[in-house]
Amino acid sequence: MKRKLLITGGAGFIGSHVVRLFVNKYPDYQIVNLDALTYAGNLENLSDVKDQPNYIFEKGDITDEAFIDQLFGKYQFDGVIHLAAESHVDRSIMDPLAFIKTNVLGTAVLLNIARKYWKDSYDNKLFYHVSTDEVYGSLGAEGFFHETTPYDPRSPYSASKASSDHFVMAYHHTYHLPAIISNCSNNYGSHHFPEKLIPLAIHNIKNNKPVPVYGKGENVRDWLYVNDHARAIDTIFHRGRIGETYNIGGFNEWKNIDLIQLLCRIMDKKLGRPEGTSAQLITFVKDRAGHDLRYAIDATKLNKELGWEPSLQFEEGLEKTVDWYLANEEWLQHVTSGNYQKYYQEQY
Ligand code: NAD
Ligand code: TDX
Repeated sequence: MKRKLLITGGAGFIGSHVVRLFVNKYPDYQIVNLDALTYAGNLENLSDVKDQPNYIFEKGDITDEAFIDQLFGKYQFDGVIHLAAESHVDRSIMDPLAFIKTNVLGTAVLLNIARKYWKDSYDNKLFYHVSTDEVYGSLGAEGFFHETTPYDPRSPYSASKASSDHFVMAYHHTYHLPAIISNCSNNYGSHHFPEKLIPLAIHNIKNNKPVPVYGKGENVRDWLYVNDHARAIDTIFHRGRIGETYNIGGFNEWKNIDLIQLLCRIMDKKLGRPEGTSAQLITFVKDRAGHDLRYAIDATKLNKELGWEPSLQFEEGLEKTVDWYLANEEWLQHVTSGNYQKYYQEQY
């Protein structure tokens, strides 16, 4: 079936990988990437697909109701993959309202306009909402987040994502809007903005700057290669059951300090530095306020129902990621100039 797809946030980290996968894999689909190009959105992320005939870029804000209405009128979408969001926990601590606006109001605007255009027939329509494992809160040493785990968001970011998830399911239950949500663990890979732990550490190690580790580095995250997240979204978009939630994760838990030490070893090797050089840059800094201790996703449902599994081991993915950053100095220079410096001063 030919599809007319709206992908929001396609100029960001995960969105650009999703757009690339869909544009290359589905030449019959018309793919419209809607992005406001905030500090996190960067069309350089899509330079390899920008001239494909099935790809269109539209600059706009998901909170702008008139604009979203006009966009649905223009393209008559039958599917939405919604990734646009404010995504960084530390920024949500500095400025929660920006997160409420984009993540809650923006999602509600998209739902409302999708419903308006689709209400005569929901056949072959789908609103796919991309969310996070952070909505489930924080785990102790044991256990996993399951699809049935009660929501317990604890940062302004996760509260805004939890709220957006609730609106998606409210539209499904109240108006029968065909919707699916996936909740994924921490992603890593190319084109990741260097405010997040892994690309920030790569950037700082390369420039011989301190690598800030919050608290004692004992917090645990479950890391998944971004291309595997994009593959999961493709699988769920085409074969997932309407009204369901799917957890996505790599069964790949790392304490922050162990991850950073592994990254330091890879960087020493790639930069031809004596082993132990990069690790000297590790600097323990003030902990994040309300820092969730541990996230761990149980992705069994996605594996059993739809056969998806991660394709890469962590160390291999991390090496590929480091290779990309070392080969893309210009990209890093562009995104770390200007406002990034101001943010960095305020945060560290
Ligand atoms: P990102 O910050 O790299 O990209 C977000 C994109 O959304 C940017 O291109 C930005 O310009 C755009 N955007 C922001 N506000 C907008 C608005 N008002 N209107 C239109 N576009 C807007 O984020 P990411 O890490 O790629 O995350 C994408 C999605 O996946 C988010 O919904 C996030 O919550 C979710 N998610 C991320 C992770 C992760 O590890 N990064 C894990 C699970 C889920
Ligand atoms: O400088 C740092 N030092 C540090 O110790 C930064 C930026 C982070 N950290 C810690 C905090 C976390 O325990 O590293 C861990 C990872 O931090 P982030 O990369 O900021 O990711 P996290 O807060 O876990 O959230 C990410 O995963 C879930 C994404 O940013 C979210 O968008 C996604 O939903």
